[in-house]
Amino acid sequence: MRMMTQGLILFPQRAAQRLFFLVVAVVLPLSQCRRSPHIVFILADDLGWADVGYHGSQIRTPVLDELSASGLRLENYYVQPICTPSRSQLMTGRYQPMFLYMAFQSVHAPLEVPKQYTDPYGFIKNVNRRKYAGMVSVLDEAVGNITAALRAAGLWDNTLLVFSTDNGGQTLAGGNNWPLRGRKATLWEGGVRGVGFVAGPAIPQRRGVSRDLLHISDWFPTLVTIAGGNTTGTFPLDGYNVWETLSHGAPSPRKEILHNIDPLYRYTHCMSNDEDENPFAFTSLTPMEFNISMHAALRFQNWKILTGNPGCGKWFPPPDIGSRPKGPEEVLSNNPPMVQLFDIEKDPEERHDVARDHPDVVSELLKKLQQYQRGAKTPSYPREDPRCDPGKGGAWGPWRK
Ligand SMILES: [Ca+2]
Repeated sequence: MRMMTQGLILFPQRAAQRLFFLVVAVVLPLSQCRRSPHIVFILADDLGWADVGYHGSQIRTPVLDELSASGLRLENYYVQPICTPSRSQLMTGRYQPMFLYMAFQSVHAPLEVPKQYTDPYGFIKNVNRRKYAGMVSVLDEAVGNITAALRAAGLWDNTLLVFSTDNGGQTLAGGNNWPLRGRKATLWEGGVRGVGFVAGPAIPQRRGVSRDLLHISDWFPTLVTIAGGNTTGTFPLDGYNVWETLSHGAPSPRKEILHNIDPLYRYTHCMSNDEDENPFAFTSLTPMEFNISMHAALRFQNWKILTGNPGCGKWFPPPDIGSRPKGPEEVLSNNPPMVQLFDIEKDPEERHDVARDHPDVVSELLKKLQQYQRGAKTPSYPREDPRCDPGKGGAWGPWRK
């Protein structure tokens, strides 16, 4: 972490200019190593798979499209289903440690944006989607401002820029992940497959698309290493140094992603924010068996196993393009199986549960989940702290002395 915090430059949200973007830019000094690049890491909040132009979105993101086209689009890149674990894993390269971070907002709700940014989207009738589209445009413009400033300062030629969302889009607040299933806070691909790319002259001759399996926890060891540091002496990391994959196309060292195991997960209805009790009663099993009533998911190579209730499992088309006719597999059961298996490489939309066809794979992946669970700590959902309410002034400050 010492390496990561040296020379930290933050591009904060400029409230006065109404820039609703989330940017964290890290510029590492060359003092550690002459060949180390400047590193700019841009993390969007709640930006969904179907919310960038280069994924065919109706939302225009010319800066992100051009940057990513000049660099390497990461099309098999994963984040966590909600903000906090993604951000902590980004900063530490580990699952679920203490988390201390300066966070920004765009394109997270509330949906607010100057009118000039929604004007080009008059063809989008859905109000939430139209405002969200404007917010994405502001984010895109802000990234362009940052790269322009780096160029003006003579820093761009030695810069590695990373762009990432922190979780899938929230369809309740304008975001979209079509054609992926589910949304933010679910373990479906719409919740965990992230928009991500790397760009900048510091990547040696690599552009195009990467389909290597990557995860947000991989940034920490990767960025520390290319900055000239090392992770010797840190606790064992869950992330991998993937620089050879990004820069030279070497096979990703990552074969597996634990998406989550959460025994405290509460099922959320698809169509509202109301919470309901988890409809699955936990079954009592021996310590050697994984409790399949738990909300959990694991990716291993092309396979993904989901247990318990993964969260809202609908496919949400972007508003205004209409729904496709429903196929038999799209009629969602009120009682989904406790264990579901998908071949994500063949079926990234998670439409065909093949658990019954591959009992051996299911058995192996349940063993892996149980191995993770043995070493897991119980998750924590602290209550909201009223001391963080800014009150009438609308401005935050230190709320604890
Ligand atoms: Ca988020």
